[in-house]
Amino acid sequence: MFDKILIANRGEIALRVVRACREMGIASVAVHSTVDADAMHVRMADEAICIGPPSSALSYLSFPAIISACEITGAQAIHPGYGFLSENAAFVQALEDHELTFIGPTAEHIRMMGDKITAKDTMKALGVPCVPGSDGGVPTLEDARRVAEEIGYPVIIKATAGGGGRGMKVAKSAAEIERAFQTARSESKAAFGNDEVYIEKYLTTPRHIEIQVFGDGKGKAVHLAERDCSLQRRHQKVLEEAPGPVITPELRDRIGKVCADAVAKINYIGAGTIEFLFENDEFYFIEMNTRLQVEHPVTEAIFGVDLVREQIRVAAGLPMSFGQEDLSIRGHAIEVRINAERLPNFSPCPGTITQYHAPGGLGVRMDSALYDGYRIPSNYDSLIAKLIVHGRDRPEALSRLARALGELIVDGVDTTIPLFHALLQEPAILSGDYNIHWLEHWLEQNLQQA
Ligand code: MV4
Repeated sequence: MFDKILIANRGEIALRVVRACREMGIASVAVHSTVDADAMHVRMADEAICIGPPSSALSYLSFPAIISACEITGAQAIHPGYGFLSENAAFVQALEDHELTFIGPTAEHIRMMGDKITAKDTMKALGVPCVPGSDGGVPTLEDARRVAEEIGYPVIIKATAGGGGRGMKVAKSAAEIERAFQTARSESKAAFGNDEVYIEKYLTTPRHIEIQVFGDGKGKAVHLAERDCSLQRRHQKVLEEAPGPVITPELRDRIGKVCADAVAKINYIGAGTIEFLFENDEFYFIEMNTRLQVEHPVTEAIFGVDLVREQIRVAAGLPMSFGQEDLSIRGHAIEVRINAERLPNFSPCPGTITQYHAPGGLGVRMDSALYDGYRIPSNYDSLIAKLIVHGRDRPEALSRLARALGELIVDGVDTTIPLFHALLQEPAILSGDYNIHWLEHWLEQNLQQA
């Protein structure tokens, strides 16, 4: 096992990793930019080292700054958290050259899943159900027309180098294909330096269901059921829950087994998420994320496992501490993302926290690096806290969420807390009857005029 781990991240996720390290008896090293010198992850880690100016490119994304910090402190492994360097294959390769361990998948797996066509080809060959579409890339408009006629409109054109919704265009009919194809290509070129695109049947009202998987890198893997992350705004998740409100045990076991077998076959190591669109009781693979996700705590809540601890174990060459037979779902969990943002436009709202009070009690987990007097810098993501509640069933989780939100105090900046109070009044939220478009429609009707 490692003696010391460096955490190449900030905020709540850096604190999350510090906590896992402490429970495992491993020393933790925080890194921080100059503007984060007073951050909670810096205070809670065993050691801290300043790695550069506020700009992420020169601090949290800097290979030499982070590798030097390992060499100075004697850290043997790096946990990347999410975002920043968590899916950067070149970084993983650079660490190998310095005999440092990346707590996460191999550079090869990151690269494989980062290229969306390769990811889909791989998953398809492993028996994972995919959205009908082009076989690989679509180089010309004529190819695009032919594929669209074959699969039928509406279609969606996606960037091979994209993901997370960037560089996507929908064509509802043949009249729209030329514009959609050219726009997708030029936007992909501008955003990723790569204009390769592929085509899929456009699913009109799916849910976003993602399966948590975990592998030991030696051919053993498990699944930890699904999360429903359909409540999104501009491809940013707002609320996530596990298990999915509409996923039956039969559907879960079937897709879970397919996913666990697929990642076992490729010797995947660590935590991963296989994303699906779910419509008319069918799963359609779209992407795989090769990192620990923001919403991992809802999975931890219903399974009673520590995913960060498992990531560290397998990175150190130890076996996973559970097999599929040890995993069963207990109750229901919901996470809400509390962002320092001003409604109705969700514009970032940095500033000083004048008062902070975290909720507590049975079934309440607050993952946050906030404290009284903390100054939220304007340089980074606006996520300031994740409130996760766990109940014996979904109704109990919902009432616990309402109760916990009532206890929470975050003063000094605007936050998304009022949004969650309002959503908890909505019949569609209470019944779980929503899809990927529900929130955007609701926001249009309820917030813009308010
Ligand atoms: C789709 C789709 C409909 N049909 N693919 C958006 C983000 C990226 N991960 C995939 N996305 C979508 N792909 C097909 N074939 C609709 C979306 C989509 C979406 C997906 C999940 C959650 C929210 C979404 C919002 C808009 C569009």
